[in-house]
Amino acid sequence: MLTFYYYPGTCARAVHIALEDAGAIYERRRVDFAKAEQRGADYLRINPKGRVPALATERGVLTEAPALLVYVAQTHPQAKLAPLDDPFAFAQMQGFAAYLASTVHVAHAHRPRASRWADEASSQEDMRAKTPANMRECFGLIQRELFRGPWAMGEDYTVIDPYLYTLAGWLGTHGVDIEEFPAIAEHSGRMSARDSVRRVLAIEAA
Ligand SMILES: N[C@@H](CCC(=O)N[C@@H](CS)C(=O)NCC(=O)O)C(=O)O
Repeated sequence: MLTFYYYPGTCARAVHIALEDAGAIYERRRVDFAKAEQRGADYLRINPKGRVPALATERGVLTEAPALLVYVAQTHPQAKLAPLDDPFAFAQMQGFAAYLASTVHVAHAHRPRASRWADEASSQEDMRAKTPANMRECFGLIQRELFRGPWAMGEDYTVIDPYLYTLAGWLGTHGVDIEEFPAIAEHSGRMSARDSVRRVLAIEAA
């Protein structure tokens, strides 16, 4: 049995949607950020990084959203959530995931988590002021170079779709209108209509 650790609105949403897309059998545990549970001793025993998502499996705990997404796709091949038989296409998908994790997510975090990078209030403010431009640059590049349509990787839905949808959902928190990126806005609209996404949003809101 899998146990999935998440908090609403975070990057864990991508994995949550993928688990639903896969028809996975799992338990979910909400790690309450409002109570700083992600930094509490109980959760740090599960994920010493103090972050979500985490996925406890029979072989141990997995962390890092891109790794979890691929794990879900590989352990549920019938759901066809990744090009499992095509090394080149699989690597392209990994490249997209790596960009979302290492560049887009980090650009975003400079606003809500500025204190990770600087102590001075003025330095933090300076970083926050830059996030709209950085997010615009990231999503401009995604729309121009990475996104294929109708799904992120082209004709076939993959685990990149919930990942892109989740991070695109953060644009508004930077005062960036998703409509500046019509292909990404259209993708988010199509994602919102999926049963898996509706289920996850309802669970998060409950
Ligand atoms: N590189 C990690 C990042 C995980 C991460 O930063 N998660 C955020 C939520 S989006 C978190 O748990 N933040 C809690 C905190 O900073 O206290 C991944 O891709 O899974």
